[in-house]
Amino acid sequence: MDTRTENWSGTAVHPVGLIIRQKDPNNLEMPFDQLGDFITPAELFYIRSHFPTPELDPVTHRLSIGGAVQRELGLSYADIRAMPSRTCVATLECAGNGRVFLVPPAPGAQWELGAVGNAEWTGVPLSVLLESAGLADDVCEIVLEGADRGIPKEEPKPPGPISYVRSIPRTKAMESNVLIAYQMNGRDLTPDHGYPLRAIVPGHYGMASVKWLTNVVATTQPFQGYWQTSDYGYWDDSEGTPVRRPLAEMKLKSQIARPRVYERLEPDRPCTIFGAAWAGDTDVTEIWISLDGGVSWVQGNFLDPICRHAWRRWKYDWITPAQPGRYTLLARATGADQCTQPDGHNPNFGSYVIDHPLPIEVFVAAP
Ligand SMILES: Nc1nc2c(c(=O)[nH]1)N[C@H]1C(S)=C(S)[C@@H](COP(=O)(O)O)O[C@H]1N2
Ligand SMILES: [Mo]
Repeated sequence: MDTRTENWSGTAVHPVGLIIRQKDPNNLEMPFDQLGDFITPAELFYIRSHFPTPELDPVTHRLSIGGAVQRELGLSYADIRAMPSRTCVATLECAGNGRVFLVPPAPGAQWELGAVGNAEWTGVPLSVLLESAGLADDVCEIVLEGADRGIPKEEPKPPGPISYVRSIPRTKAMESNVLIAYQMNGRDLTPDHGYPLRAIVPGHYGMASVKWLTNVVATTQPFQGYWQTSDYGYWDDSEGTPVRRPLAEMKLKSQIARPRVYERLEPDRPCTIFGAAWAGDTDVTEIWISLDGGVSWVQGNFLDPICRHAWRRWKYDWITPAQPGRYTLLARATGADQCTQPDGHNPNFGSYVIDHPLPIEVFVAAP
């Protein structure tokens, strides 16, 4: 399905557009029923920003690599563009995607299904820069800082304005597909997606892929900043004691794109159920669909091959029931490690990690 058209400036635009969850700063989601190609067009890719989009000049923009390194580096945007590049496809999902499905309602942006997308990212592997800077032996994390600043909305608020900063473990930072990216789907990043430079951390929830990247700092202690502890954290269990940990890998998840919630379908007619499934640190190997609210399950077919960190679209050719009524559709993925999606939301994740099968209710009724 290609619904793109050319606008007056000759740039491909998607006529469908995004749904506003918050106007300022920009928080917009894709209408997930518009899922089409394997690659999500940039115009349809969700935008999740905590602070207003900074205006950065690529001529003066610099990226510094410092902290516990042998040689500090200061690179211009042009320096980075001149280095050998790498391209990879990765699905980014906001950790709060699907929050609107939580009962009782959870605070935060009321994302439906569209705070997820799959794009092709081009840039320089972070590992190349870290190798040329020379990491000290005892470095455990790499801290990524963006140019955007402000006061967060969620309590407890820090005493003054802060920037957006997240860390990733050293071993993750050294993976060859973790990029300092400057292109999305073969075009320069748009301002909302992090122009001129952003991190792409495939397999982690979107919060790790820091936009408007300015500083990379190697640390010998786990980073304890606001976005690592207060926000984007969860309660883990350490021998009976709840301990706070930062969110990291995306959980295995699948979503139904079509039919839509409360769509009316004609009885005894072919209807293709269509969606996508993804995972953080495993491959999605099976997709199961329920047409009766989870009582029984049938297997669907994948439209895309396995490609680590990229979603797989899937479909199931359904014949709608002859019996009119309300039907609840569910999708549940299985991973290569034999794990599957949980029955319900784990409250230890608070308003994040909504990875259980999300009910899509449809009506079968004669025209
Ligand atoms: N500098 C900066 N980077 C950021 C954010 C932000 O607010 N500031 N939001 C993060 C979150 S929560 C997500 S889900 C992704 C979203 O990336 P996108 O807006 O390109 O879809 O960016 C991440 N990187
Ligand atoms: Mo996010």
